[in-house]
Amino acid sequence: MKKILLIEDDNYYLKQKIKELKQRLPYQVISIHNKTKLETFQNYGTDDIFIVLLDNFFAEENSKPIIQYFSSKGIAVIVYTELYDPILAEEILKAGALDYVLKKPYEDINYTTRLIERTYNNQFIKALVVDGSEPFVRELSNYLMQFGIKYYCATTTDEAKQILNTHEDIKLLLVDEEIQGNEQGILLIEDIRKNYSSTQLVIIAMSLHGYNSPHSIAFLKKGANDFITKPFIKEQFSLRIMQNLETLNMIEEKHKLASTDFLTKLNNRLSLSEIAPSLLKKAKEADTKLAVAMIDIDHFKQVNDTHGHDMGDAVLKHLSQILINSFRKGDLIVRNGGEEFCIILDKSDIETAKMLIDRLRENVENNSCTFESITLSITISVGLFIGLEESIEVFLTKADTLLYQAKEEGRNRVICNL
Ligand code: GH3
Ligand code: MG
Ligand code: MG
Repeated sequence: MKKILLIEDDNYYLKQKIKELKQRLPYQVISIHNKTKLETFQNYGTDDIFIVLLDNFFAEENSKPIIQYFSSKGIAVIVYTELYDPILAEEILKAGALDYVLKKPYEDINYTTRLIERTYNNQFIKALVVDGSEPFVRELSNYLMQFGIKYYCATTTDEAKQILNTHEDIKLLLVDEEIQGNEQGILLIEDIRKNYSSTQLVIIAMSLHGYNSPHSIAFLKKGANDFITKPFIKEQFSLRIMQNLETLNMIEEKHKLASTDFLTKLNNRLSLSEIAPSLLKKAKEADTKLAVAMIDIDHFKQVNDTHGHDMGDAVLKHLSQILINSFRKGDLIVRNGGEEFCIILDKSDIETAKMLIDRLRENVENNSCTFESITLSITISVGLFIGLEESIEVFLTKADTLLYQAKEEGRNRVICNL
């Protein structure tokens, strides 16, 4: 489990905030007195520590080596002090701290908790830095590492596009205006935006030209989410990264909510229309067939009528769990609505598809559902269409016709076109 190292005197508000945040983020807090010497930390090790919160009170002479020690290990160090001292702030940042905040005001504690949350969530984010100049990349990489972000580096536009294509987890792109001595940054952004929307990938452009220059405006017009003037200070950088990634996360969460079925937590119809076309595209490119199964629970109305709606809901959840257990991660499982589900099998040959769907039907029949001391067995009918059609809609219509046939022929069966 990830750990927060709290090196502190006693800050009630901060501790309270960390406790609140812990309900959402699974981390452990290690609290150590701020008079502790560096050797103790060196013996302790840095495993799983993702952030160090250092209370600078009374311990100024002690802080610097601690900041240097943790930041050199790529761990974010946030230093908080009682009063703002610009000289001290500069020294602390120079020593490698990610940020310098005040203890007292409520806003600063809030800001600290934002930094904690961001640094924690950054472990799930990868970045791509596109720039030709070695020392700048090194400096940038250092910031990213401290902020918990893993990154790739590209020195040409082609390399950048290739890395982006092969790593779906890249969510942040930092593009310098100059790539290999030419002003190719804007062109690269324009090109990348053809395939990645600003709600899928955050692009931050960097340039030696100032905010009011035509360059910054051109970057934003071509689709950069934000723009930073070089050289920049660390706080400027981390704030912009934080704000942009927070927005991206918020959009992702809302989108997840909108594309998830509330009862079963499976994908809903919206995700079918969003994800299925890419599976079809892949099948077309590989010149393989795609298997689409339309599934409907038999006599489900009777379950509701006899045992009540809650039992019906329990049956829907029970079937969903069987579906999740029966298919691989790349397969698309959708609750279409009511008691109708749809599966699109990713990269599966005809025989495997038939075998998987037959086994699913058997599993449903043989695994009863228990809810509030009532145990029920259910069955499903399935229409399985395997082929290569123009659009997903055609697949769904054909699978639906086969499902209808399965119902007509007596239910609890799979009808396949092949
Ligand atoms: P068939 O074998 O021909 O498919 O018959 P059926 O009874 O399964 O089909 P029918 O379309 O007549 O009934 C579907 C029922 O599913 C009617 C509807 O009330 C119920 N239903 C739809 N959504 C939900 C839900 O979210 N929860 C519960 N409990 N019932 C639902
Ligand atoms: Mg039904
Ligand atoms: Mg139905």
